[in-house]
Amino acid sequence: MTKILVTGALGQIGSELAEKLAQIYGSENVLITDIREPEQNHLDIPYQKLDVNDEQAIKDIVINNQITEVYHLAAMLSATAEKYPIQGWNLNTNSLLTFLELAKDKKLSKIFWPSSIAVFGRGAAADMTPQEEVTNPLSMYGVAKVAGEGFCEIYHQKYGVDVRSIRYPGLISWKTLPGGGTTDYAVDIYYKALEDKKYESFIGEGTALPMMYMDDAIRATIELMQAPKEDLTIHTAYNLQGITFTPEEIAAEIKKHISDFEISYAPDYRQAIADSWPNSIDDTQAQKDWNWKPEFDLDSMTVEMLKHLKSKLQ
Ligand code: NAD
Ligand code: AKB
Repeated sequence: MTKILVTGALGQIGSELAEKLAQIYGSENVLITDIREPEQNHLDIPYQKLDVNDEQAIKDIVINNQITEVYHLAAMLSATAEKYPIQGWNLNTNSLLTFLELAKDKKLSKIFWPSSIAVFGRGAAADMTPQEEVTNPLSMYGVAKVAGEGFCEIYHQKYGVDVRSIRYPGLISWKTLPGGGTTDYAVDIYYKALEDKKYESFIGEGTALPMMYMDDAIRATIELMQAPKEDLTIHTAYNLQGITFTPEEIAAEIKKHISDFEISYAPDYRQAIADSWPNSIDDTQAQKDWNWKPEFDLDSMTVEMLKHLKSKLQ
């Protein structure tokens, strides 16, 4: 019997992933948790408050609810972690170790923990960054993700823990706002295009970043978690490519729908983080191991984003 715990479930990914998991496994078999209280739990999935900095609280919730699988999404994203590096490091690493220890002690059978394109930095190929590439991140967030990948590989190899991970690109969605990342500009731009017909981008012209529409990211996560264990060859985190674009390219796409939309540029501290990240990612290994294939491109994602946000903002 699968019993799933989702941490950070009220965030950008969790709010959509929890809904999908409830559809697959039944709402009664999913427990959503976050440090915040939900405004409204329209999903009808059981909720409990959980601060993942509290090691004992994690252990209690797993044991008391006979949890078998965890999707550990609670984290501090890159832009916020740059401002609060110590808190970011502690949150982004310690709680993962607590879950890995529980799995080592056979209290959990499977863990999903997301890594990020932020693991790459100095010395990594910027275009089509390979799966096995140097990881010298230049952000505190990236440093914590590299450490997390290392924990996953060690717990897999030494203790046989089934922990699976993806290096998500910047995720673009309309249901829940992103929570303090460098790639958030590519969500903000759609809101501002509809509300003000203009957007001042904190990421500069010419900065290409790997991005992905949320529907593809959720599908990737489920596909990876449902893949046969013996097919998986990567035990750090899988590279995943979706869509690569610059601010002017996404602006041009929006202009096809909102002809008087204008973009301007005022890069801030997040530009240095973006400059250290790849432009695009080579995900050949994910294609080989679990048949990964994205469905959305910039064109179809823009149509979806504008359609859904238009009705949401009405
Ligand atoms: P988010 O910021 O939208 O959500 C994180 C959630 O964690 C929030 O609801 C927050 O309230 C909660 N949280 C914060 N501190 C907590 C604590 N101490 N205890 C419990 N909950 C706490 O983030 P997200 O975009 O949903 O990201 C989820 C994971 O995916 C993170 O590990 C992130 O690094 C990774 N990721 C996200 C993206 C992206 O573009 N969204 C890209 C790459 C990787
Ligand atoms: C961020 O910008 O911090 C995230 C990520 C790519 O990890 N969206």
